[in-house]
Amino acid sequence: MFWNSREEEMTRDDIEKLQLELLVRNIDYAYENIPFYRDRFDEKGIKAKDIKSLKDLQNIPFTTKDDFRNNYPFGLFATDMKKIVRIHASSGTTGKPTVVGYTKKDLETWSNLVARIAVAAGVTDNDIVHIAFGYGLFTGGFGLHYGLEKVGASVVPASSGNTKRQIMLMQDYGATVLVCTPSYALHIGETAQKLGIDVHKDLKLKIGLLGAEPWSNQMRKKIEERLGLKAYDNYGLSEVMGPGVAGECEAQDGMHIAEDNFIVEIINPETGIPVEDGEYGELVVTPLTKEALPIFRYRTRDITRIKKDRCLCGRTFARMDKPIGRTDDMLIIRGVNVFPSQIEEVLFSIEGISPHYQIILERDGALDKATILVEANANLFFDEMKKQRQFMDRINAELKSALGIEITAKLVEPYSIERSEGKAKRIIDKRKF
Ligand code: DLL
Repeated sequence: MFWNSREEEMTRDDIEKLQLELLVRNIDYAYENIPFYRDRFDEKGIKAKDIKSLKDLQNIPFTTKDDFRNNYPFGLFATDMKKIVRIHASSGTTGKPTVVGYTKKDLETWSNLVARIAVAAGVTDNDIVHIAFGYGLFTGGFGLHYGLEKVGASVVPASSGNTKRQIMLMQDYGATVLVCTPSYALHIGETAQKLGIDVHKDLKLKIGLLGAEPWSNQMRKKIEERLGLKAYDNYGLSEVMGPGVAGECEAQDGMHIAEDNFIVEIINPETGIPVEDGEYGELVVTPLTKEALPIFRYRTRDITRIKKDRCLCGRTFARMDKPIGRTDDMLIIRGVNVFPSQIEEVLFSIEGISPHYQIILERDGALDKATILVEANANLFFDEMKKQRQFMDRINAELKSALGIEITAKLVEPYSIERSEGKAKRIIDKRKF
């Protein structure tokens, strides 16, 4: 099903023509309205009239989170505050949050793009949608909310927290779609199980519209088993809009990127140079239709790759793979680069482990040391030492064979790892710098 097939089936030529036209327009618009970009463009001699092809985008410098911080809070806005009708912010772990603003037109664009990804995952106006994303400065709650109302679904704005109550509401209102982070979906499933709820009989969930954090396909399987639904991934980030940038269709072969609203590039994160088609690297996004915040070449720090071959669903927009992680979450253990999602893929494929883990980073002399805390399933031989040791040896051997490095896994009591109601905290960094 398509939200708007005229847009979603554009030819590659038409997509690129539209992107170039919007890019040129945006360069003029930003020059006129944002002093930060005027100075940047003057410094580099960038003029809209010199942009003749999409390749010329590469002459424009990247925009980074630091640029947002240095212009905190509203310095990158292209419109005066009178036209801004909504503000969101991304918390981040350090420093000031990144502040983003939306005009009425931006909110309209945003809800259309979210409607598009929801419909691609099979949501219709017959669905009852339970949104368990936090409503607040985070773009997840409100972003999904307006898009799903646009689809015509019955939206339940439950927000996050109080998991037992969430389950009661889903049961009583007959929710067919669950919207939240993958880690919270898993926690909801686990809590339902503890409450003795039969997800197939007592709940009516069909679709999980999950995103906002990296998650492996192994985790997808666990969520599907626990909640009795089909889980779809969607991606976005507040700096370029929020959710709605990309989402999976029913073919589930990557997330279709809204290329009529964003230009995406994949670069080598060290050199900044675009990689060959289809290779992994850092995703860089240029929004094309934002009125309040028309930024250029935003470095997302997310590592993924892009496919442009035709998808079974008929949509022509390129697809991005599930991001394997963020450059800032990459662990370097004895010289080998590892992302938490690679560790997750191994752990979740082992029978007997509950799908919750945490990585503790410590300094061992000059080297980084990682210990992975894993939970055994509640029914697993917790009192038999010998079996426990064999089990841990197996986990460590599987990690070594998949990742090529020795990482120590440590078994912890069932339910002892903190459950997340939003984005999961996978890494506890105890290193002192
Ligand atoms: O997380 C927007 C969002 C809300 C997307 C709801 C999907 C659903 P931020 O809080 O600014 O925005 O965080 C953006 O989250 O750069 C990625 O690192 C990560 N991220 C978002 N979606 C995915 C995903 C929202 N599907 C940051 N897979 C991004 C992996 C994701 N990582």
